[in-house]
Amino acid sequence: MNDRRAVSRIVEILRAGSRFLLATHKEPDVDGISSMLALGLALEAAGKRPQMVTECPVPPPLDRLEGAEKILVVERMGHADATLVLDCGDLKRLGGLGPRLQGTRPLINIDHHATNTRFGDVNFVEPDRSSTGEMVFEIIREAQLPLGPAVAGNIFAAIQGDTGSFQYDNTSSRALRVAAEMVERGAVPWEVSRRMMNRYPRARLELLRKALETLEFHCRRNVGIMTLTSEMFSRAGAIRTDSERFVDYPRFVEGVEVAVLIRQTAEDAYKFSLRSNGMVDVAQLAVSFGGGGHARAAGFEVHGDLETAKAAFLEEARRVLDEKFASRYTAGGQG
Ligand SMILES: [Mn+2]
Repeated sequence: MNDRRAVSRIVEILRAGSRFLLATHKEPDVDGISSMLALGLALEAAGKRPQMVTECPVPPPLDRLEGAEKILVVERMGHADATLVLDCGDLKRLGGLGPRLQGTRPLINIDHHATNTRFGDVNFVEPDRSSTGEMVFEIIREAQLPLGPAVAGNIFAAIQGDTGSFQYDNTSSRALRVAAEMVERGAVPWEVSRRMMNRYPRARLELLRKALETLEFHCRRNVGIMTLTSEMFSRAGAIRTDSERFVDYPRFVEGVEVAVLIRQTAEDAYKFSLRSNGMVDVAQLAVSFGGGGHARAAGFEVHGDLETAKAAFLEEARRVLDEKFASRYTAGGQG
């Protein structure tokens, strides 16, 4: 089924049904939560009964998104006519929610990750989209669901979040057009920024202070890495979302092609968040370690000790970089 047909199929399902389960990936980001809220609030305004669920309570600052109090952590899913999974590249990324959601069919997969496994019964997957929020806007428009200020604010937040406040290379004219339309429909950019970014807790800066101490460069300074252990989080009094965008510090250093933020997620587990400045496809790099994502933003999780995991990653990164530099050289300096 191509994606145009996927949109019509989703519209039919939303029109015909009444109760819907909505979910996003574990350890959600702004795009995941805002997309869920935008679609959930629009369905509610149309007289439907959406149920928005997460594995864990929505952490700050995402809990300040309009409507976030309606997202619930539930043990048992109620009956529903369909499940919509947003911004999630594969079922594994649903964490503990995965098995509980798959009982409700059809399973609708709305996502923009290049590595999406097309796990749904209906897959609306377009990797050239800035954000899942941009795709949700299209669903809302095609289904003619009400699009008031709260929905507009969430779609704006999703696009702003995934484009790094309109800085990254996914800042397309389409993303900007949808963002502009959301402002016309009542989104207030200043207010969204203030809710999401301009009200950081002090703990975030304490955590950043510790993170910067760990900054290191590898592979002829083409790779910049920062590492956050669980101990650093607890000593800073910080939570996971406080490290959001830390990876931009090594990323925006001259000469860096691949930036990495390593975050300890359990006693012997580490999450690698990868960012590329264009030369390296970090989604492919992440896939070779069991993860996925976008060409310029991807990630994976490893079990074991940190030094081994880092060495394995650097070996693969070095190989990919050497290949890229070699091909650039033979191509006469173009790349
Ligand atoms: Mn996204």
